[in-house]
Amino acid sequence: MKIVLVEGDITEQRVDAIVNAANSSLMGGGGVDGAIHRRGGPEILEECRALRASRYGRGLPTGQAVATTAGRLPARWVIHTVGPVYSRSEDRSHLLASCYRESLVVADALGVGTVAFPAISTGIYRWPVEDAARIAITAVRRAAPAVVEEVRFVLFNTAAYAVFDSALRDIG
Ligand code: AR6
Repeated sequence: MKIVLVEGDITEQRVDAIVNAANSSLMGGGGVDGAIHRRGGPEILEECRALRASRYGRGLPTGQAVATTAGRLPARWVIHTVGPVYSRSEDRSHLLASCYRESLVVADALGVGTVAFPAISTGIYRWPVEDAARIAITAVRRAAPAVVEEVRFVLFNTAAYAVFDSALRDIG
């Protein structure tokens, strides 16, 4: 499996699945989540509502992942995952790593070849990007999915791209 970095907007990626940095409610929000629902259209929210009415009555727990349609986006699927809010007093790294691992489990189950991730938790949830990049790349490397052939990290600005690039060189 190869890891590719691009600077850009995840909603424009031509991949099989894009990952959404959602919240437990699955009812949308700001950041990547807002962009995905805005550009993907109402079908995504409809499926999220159905998930809340069935499997996830109490919401999607932090660190877990679930797929819906991608609506009008170029991708076929959106895999929603809930990153942890950054805390200086408590180490929540295992939950951030779990988002990447569980999203790849879902992607593998869908049988998809290409998956794009945003830098989960590094926006509204305030995770420092250097640390988040190291956790993300390590988790993806360790996951070694059976079906997924390409993991693409889509970084929203040049600074985040540079940080991920450096982490990828360090970790390999
Ligand atoms: N494409 C790629 N990356 C993006 C895009 C985009 N279109 N838009 C923002 N980013 P965030 P979080 C980057 O805040 O920190 C929502 O309200 C952004 O620069 O989207 O996990 C949810 O509903 C940052 O580096 O997600 C939750 O309540 C990264 O994506 C909460 O925010 C993640 O930023 C989740 O917070």
